[in-house]
Amino acid sequence: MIEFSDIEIFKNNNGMRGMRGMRGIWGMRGMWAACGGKGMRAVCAGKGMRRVFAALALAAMIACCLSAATACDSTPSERRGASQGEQAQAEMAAAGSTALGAEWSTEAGGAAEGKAAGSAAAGSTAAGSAGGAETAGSAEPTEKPVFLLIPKQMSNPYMLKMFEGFASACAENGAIPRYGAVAVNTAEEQIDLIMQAMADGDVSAIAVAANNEDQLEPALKAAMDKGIKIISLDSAVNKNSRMVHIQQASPEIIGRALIQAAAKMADGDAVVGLISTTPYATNQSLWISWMQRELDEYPVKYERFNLLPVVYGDDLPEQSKEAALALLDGHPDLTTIITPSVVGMLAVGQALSERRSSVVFTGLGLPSEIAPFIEDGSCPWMYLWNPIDIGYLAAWTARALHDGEITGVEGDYFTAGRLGQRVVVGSADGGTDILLGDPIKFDRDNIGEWKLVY
Ligand code: RAM
Repeated sequence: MIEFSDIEIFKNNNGMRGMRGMRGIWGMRGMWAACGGKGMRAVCAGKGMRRVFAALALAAMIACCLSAATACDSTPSERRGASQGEQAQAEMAAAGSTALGAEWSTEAGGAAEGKAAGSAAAGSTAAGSAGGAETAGSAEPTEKPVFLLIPKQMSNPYMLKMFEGFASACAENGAIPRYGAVAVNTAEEQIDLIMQAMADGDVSAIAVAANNEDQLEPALKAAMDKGIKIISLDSAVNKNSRMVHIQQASPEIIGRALIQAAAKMADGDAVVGLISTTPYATNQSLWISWMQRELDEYPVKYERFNLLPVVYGDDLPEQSKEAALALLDGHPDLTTIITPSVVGMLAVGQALSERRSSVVFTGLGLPSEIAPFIEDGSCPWMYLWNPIDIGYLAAWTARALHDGEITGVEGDYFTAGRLGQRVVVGSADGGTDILLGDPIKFDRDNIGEWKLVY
């Protein structure tokens, strides 16, 4: 289990300035701008207050983690929850909990063949952490490699869950975990951290959840040239910018399942709002493209399904809530909201509840946060996988890359701790992936148990 006193928060100390001699700060900025920085700047324009709030949240978080022994001991229930969670997780896996594979369908109206066996739930079995600081079995204590996780945004609860798994795998495989201080969901801050890691010279591997598929490329390529192993997780960087991507679940299954769920929930005329994160997030963009394909491929089935234009909550609580309220105000006939974001889900649940709205919602949420809405029926069901396992798998992948056991090419395989053997497969974008499993469906029948897990 993660001990917050062990977290190393990794901040940018203007490492880019330190890189001047090598590539030059303005050179990197120029490359970033050439890769589409203009678009990102446009998104950031007019968000001054958001930046201030994000900075305050970041400062609070860093303060918490730096005074870990005291401040983080003030959340013992959270930590007890995690251990209770591991136990419940193992029980769920043993009981063969519902994975989505059995339910989603590529056929209009029909359920596909069951694929529940070997699901993410089963893959999530917590077998306990080795917990040792040194690599087991080594006669000579070797220097520990540093593995850095760069989140989309550091206070996002989904990213924190990923880091929890990342740190627990590092405890097992003898690495030092660090968590990147990203205050705003932009590529720019992530680039700064990558440059800082290169300037510091002690980071062996970086796992990044991309805020933009292409903009990180120059920085990540420079890092790979220096021998740093690069993994993307949750939200992919393009194939040139990574050695391998940790894929949570099939993007096709996720996208189709959310449209199918919204159609079933409306059971007739559906007017559906879609609240995404940012327009540049690789994962949400991919899922939305599969949602659109589901609608386009089955026009008859969806002839009474009106998907409204996508709106963005920036993966931030307030903006997501504002987006939900604007949908309610702008569309009195709204029946359903889909949000493929953990942050969006909680915000939508709160907005609907405050308005006492009869609109229902679904998407990708944390069971621990969405349980009350599943229990009261405003979210009839939703999906997710285990974010702790995503981080855990990434840190074991980093170890295998660091040790030279794999290089990230198709056909590579290695043992990822309690998740067992994992194989590197070809990805739709021409790069490679390591797949966690199928998404899990959460409804009234199982939410009581899953809310204790994550
Ligand atoms: C959000 C993040 C993340 C996504 C989850 C479901 O918090 O955007 O990328 O995978 O939700």
